[in-house]
Amino acid sequence: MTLDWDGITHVTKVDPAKPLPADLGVLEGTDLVIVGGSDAVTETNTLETVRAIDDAAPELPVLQEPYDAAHVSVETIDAADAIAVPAVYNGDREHFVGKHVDLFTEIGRKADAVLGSESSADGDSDAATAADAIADLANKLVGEGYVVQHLESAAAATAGVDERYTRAQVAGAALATEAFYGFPVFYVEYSGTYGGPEDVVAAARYLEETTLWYGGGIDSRARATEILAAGADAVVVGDCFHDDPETFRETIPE
Ligand code: 1GP
Repeated sequence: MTLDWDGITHVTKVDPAKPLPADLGVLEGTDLVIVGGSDAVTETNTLETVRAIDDAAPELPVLQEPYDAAHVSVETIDAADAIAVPAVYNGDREHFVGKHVDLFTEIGRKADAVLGSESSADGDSDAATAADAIADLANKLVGEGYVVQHLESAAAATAGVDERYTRAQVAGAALATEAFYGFPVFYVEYSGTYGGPEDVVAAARYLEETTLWYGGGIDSRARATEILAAGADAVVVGDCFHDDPETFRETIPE
């Protein structure tokens, strides 16, 4: 599936360590699902969640957003439409560089393991197949430029964030995402609290190609509308999906 970032205005963030709502029909109208979280996430609960969503809504793109290379397997890569990898500008070095190298190291290992189990008698074609397999896996990885702005969140603790960015820095991170790193997504993350539209306004000034997502405390139509009006391409809704599916529905733009 080729992802059409332009058509996405509502994203649902599903935590695989939390129970899913009984009726996944509530996802009707959301444009994309991200499966990921910061506590008690495993490869197994990620895979179960990706598959449950795919069964309930086969047309809906599903991204795995791992925080550890151990949560990515040949099966999750196969089950998800893409693997979204956060690069946290205001986090520690591990969350901007270290984990990325770990992940690509794992991708190489896993491609080799897959090839080992399907080994052919021909040495030359083995090398070509290894390169193809690694390219296939690596092509499913999508970078997300992140700023984590709620310091009391699990996301901030996990990513080693101890300082919020100023609006000027948020704007700078957005510009770096588009003009330097070339990631398709810039994500203003207020996980667990509503941060308001100001950071979105700051980031939106510099973005033309990169899609701008805001997540955190979206629990009403009014908040979703305010963030989209401020220049976000999409709102990301997490807690509300698990806690109050009826209210979640209201966050989906008509
Ligand atoms: C979390 O940005 C998402 O990664 C959504 O935040 O859980 O506060 O909706 P909430």
